[in-house]
Amino acid sequence: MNDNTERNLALSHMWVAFIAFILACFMGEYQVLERSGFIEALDSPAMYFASVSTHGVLMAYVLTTFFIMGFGYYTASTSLKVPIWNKQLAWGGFWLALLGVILAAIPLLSGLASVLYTFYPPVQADTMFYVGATLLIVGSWVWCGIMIVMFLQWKEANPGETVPLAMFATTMNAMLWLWTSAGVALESLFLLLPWAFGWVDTIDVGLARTLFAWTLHPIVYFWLIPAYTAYYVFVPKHAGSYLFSEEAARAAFIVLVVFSLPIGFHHLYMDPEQASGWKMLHGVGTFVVAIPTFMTGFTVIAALEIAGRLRGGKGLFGWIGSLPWTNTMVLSIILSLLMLIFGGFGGIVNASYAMNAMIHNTAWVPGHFHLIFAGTTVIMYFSIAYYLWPILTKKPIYSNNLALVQLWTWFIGMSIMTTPWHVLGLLGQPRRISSVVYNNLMTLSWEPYELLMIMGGLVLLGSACLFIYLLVKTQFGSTTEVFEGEVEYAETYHPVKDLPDYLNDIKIWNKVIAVLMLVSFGIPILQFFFLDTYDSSAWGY
Ligand code: HAS
Ligand code: CU
Repeated sequence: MNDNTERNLALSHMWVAFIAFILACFMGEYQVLERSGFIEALDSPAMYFASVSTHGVLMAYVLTTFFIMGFGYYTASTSLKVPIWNKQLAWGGFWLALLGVILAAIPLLSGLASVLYTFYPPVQADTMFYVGATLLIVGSWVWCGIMIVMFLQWKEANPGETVPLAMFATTMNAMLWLWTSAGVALESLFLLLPWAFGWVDTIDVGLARTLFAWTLHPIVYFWLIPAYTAYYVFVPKHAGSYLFSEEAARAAFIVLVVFSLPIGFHHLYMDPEQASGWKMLHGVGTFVVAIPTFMTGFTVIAALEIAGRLRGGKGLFGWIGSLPWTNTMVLSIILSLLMLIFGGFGGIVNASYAMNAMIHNTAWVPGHFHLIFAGTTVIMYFSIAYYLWPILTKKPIYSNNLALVQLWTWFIGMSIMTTPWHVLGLLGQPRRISSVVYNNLMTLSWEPYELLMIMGGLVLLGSACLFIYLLVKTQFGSTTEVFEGEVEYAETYHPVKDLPDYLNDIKIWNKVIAVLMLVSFGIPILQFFFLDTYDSSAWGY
């Protein structure tokens, strides 16, 4: 197979992702500095909110979507061993999404879209921001379509055979994204755009938040699934082991996709527009969606234990020491799992209604999601890049040792930055504020933690720069050495026999999702058309 286009597609998408990432890292460091109030010259709420909005959009939407698309194209073609279906269309999707990013970036950087990454009305952005965000979503739908077509074509050409796990996970993620993005697309099309264009004067804030909640929870699993895919399909091979259970892996992806959709109201516990019964239903579902993460932890740690024992590790924990810690994929999953323990613990606190009242809208929440997204998830994006860059560019990685330093510093920096954030949340510090200095005793007690956060941020910034440096040096360095390796997927410990169709197909799960969405969002959305609600006009614009 001539896979030049596949490689270019993967590289182009991932470069957009990582350029967005590094720009956003610089903004992140500026934000902790500005917010702390330690340097008076930096003090500017307008600049702060422009920066934090751009940072959030770049990290949550650009880094993730482009990385997922690039990674997906590559896993699809290499796991199925077929070329990408309709390459022109794939490039079309890339350019459309990129155009969207550029259009959104203009108002973001000029301070005309300082609406944060959640863009909750009645805070209003310039129309171009909503148009840009919509184009990014439409571009990503092209990717979803291509993944689903390739999945179905392969199944038709190979009846009765098991779809490779990497492709199964990627297609489940594409399907998840189509369902997920529908919420924000409806919000954009019927509420935000007409309001931003001035065709209507007011907006129903409750309905907008309900539609955004539809998107806000499953989107985090859309980001997470590539990391879990690497856990299952790359890590065992790198550790010198086998995938512990293919069936458990598939079941985990299915539960993750199906149950992440009908539970978004855990973001609205403290909102007035939904009744408590609906919140409880979504709350119960939130606990269900933690199960596939436990299953994933169990399955991949089992694979690691097998690896450690095969390498001579003895005793209850002796296998941990004998793992190949100098392999970037193995090191990154260990660090990723460690961050998952605390990030996931925070998630369970958030999901518990009464405790949510304690931490909602405080610094705890950015602490939670930086640890579990920027930590657990993004550290796997790094090791996937370290693994794929030599394969994609045909040049060896510039320095494995520096890559290990980069992964360790990311872990250390993230721990130093997010621990104080959790504490600050418990000490009552609000999130989404540009200044934490009120000149009273409470804000004095915040100061040491602010200092730690700045230092954590600095370590992270250094680590991020090192990451980009390593990718650039690998791809554009002067080495004449040629790297010949190909991507390899883990083998299963117990070969799969007679896989039931529901573990090998997406159609049935679409139907299940449709029913669950109808039950969990039907009446909560419909009520807005029957009840007297209070619209709101734009805020401050
Ligand atoms: Fe979350 C808010 C609940 C997971 C991201 N979350 C957010 C926001 C983001 C986000 C971005 O219920 C902010 C949204 C905003 O701006 O308003 N979250 C959860 C729960 C989970 C969870 C229950 N979140 C994630 C993931 C994210 C993410 C994953 C990104 C990738 N989250 C919430 C709630 C809120 C929220 C509320 C709203 C808060 C509010 O009030 O605003 C769960 O899926 C987590 C399950 C995970 C576990 C951990 C299990 C641990 C394992 C590791 C074992 C490792 C070992 C070590 C033993 C329960 C499996 C082995 C070591 C070796 C050496 C081998
Ligand atoms: Cu959520």
